[in-house]
Amino acid sequence: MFQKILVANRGEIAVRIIRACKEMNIKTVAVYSTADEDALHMQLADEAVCIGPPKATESYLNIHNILSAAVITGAEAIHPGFGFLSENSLFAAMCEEVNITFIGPDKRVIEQMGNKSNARLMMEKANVPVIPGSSSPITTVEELEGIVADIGLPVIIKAVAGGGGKGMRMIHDESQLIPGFLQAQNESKAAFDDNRMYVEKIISPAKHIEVQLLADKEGHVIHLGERDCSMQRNHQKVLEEAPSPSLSFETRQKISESAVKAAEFVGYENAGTIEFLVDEEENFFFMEMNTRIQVEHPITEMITSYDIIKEQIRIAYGLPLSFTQEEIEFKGHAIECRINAENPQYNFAPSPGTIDLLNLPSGGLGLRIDTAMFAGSMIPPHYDSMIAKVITHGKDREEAIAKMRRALDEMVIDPIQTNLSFHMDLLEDDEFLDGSYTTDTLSKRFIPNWTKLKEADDEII
Ligand code: MV4
Repeated sequence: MFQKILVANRGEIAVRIIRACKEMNIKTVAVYSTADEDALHMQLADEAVCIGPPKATESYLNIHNILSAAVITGAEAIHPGFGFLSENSLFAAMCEEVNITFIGPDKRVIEQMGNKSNARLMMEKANVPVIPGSSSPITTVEELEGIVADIGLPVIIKAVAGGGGKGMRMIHDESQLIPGFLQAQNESKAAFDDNRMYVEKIISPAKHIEVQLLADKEGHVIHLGERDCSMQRNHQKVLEEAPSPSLSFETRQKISESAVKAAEFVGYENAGTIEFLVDEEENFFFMEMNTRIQVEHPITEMITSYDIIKEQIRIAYGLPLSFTQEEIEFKGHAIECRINAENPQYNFAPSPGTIDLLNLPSGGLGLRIDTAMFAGSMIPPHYDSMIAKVITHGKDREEAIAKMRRALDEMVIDPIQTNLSFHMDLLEDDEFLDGSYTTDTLSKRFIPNWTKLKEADDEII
């Protein structure tokens, strides 16, 4: 096994990876920016190397500094976590150049799936259902009009280099087609220096369902079931659950089989996720492949009892999967609430600062909290506002929800603002409770109503 791994990330995911390494008897190297000098990840690791100033582009995205830290400390592998360099094929290639194992898929697969139009094409070839739309990237209004003449409105315009919502526009009427396209294209040029776009028919209302995969170097691919990630705000997930409360047994089987087929077709290796949109008739369509570990991986761990990070490390080392598809037992139901340092009453404005008072309700069966927070710790303004993941696991969905309410009710994070009370209210929502919620629920109904209610409360006080 590897003797030493460098963790190229920060916050709760860096802590999560360091813990897995410790349990596997692997030494760890943390990297940190000057905004993270007292951060938990750098304190828990065996060694820590400062890689630059607070700005991510100069530290956590600084390939040269991170590789230098790995070479100097003698790390044999790098775990990139999520975000930052996790889906950067150039970074994966440069790790290879200096003889360091990138814990993730091959650089070519990262590149192939990172090109979202190419990913669609490959899935079509693999016989995985894709959303009706363009079959190659487009850059001009003329090409766009050709496709829309074919498939009709409404359509969604997405950036080939995008993913997660950047450079994306929904077009419902003709008059918006050209301006919407040009806006999306400009956004893509600015964010990714890439003007290639693609077009899809809009699937709405829909469920966002993703399937967790693991694949070893010998070509074994298994799935660990699906997660329902339909609760999103501005393309940031807010609450996730596994299994999805609304899929039939047949759809669950078919969607998992499709995901495995997709990974086999592209020669996938390590942990990955296939995202699907599922319409009201339970037709499902490939949307994107994520070639990294994801924030919400713990809910899958809770219902399968497999440690996905440890599996990633074993696979990267060259070990075969230690279990087969048939050996996986799915048990009970798990929910994750993402706790963010933000004020939901002021349009979710970030609320960084020092945590003076902290009570983590981590006690009792079926409760897990992944965080890098401690009393006295600082939430820097430079990075993501997600500060903790509260994960509950119950024998069924009702029990998982009851545990989540109990946990959030006990939780105290002061004096920074958080979305705790927002989550408490969401856990009482009818569409959440009956499991019928879709990708529209938060933005179209729940948040507007919640905001109005809070404003009314404020006026009374
Ligand atoms: C879509 C879609 C409907 N139809 N594509 C959002 C993020 C990015 N990964 C793609 N997204 C969507 N793509 C087609 N063809 C709706 C969304 C979408 C969405 C997806 C999942 C969860 C919440 C969402 C909120 C708005 C739009």
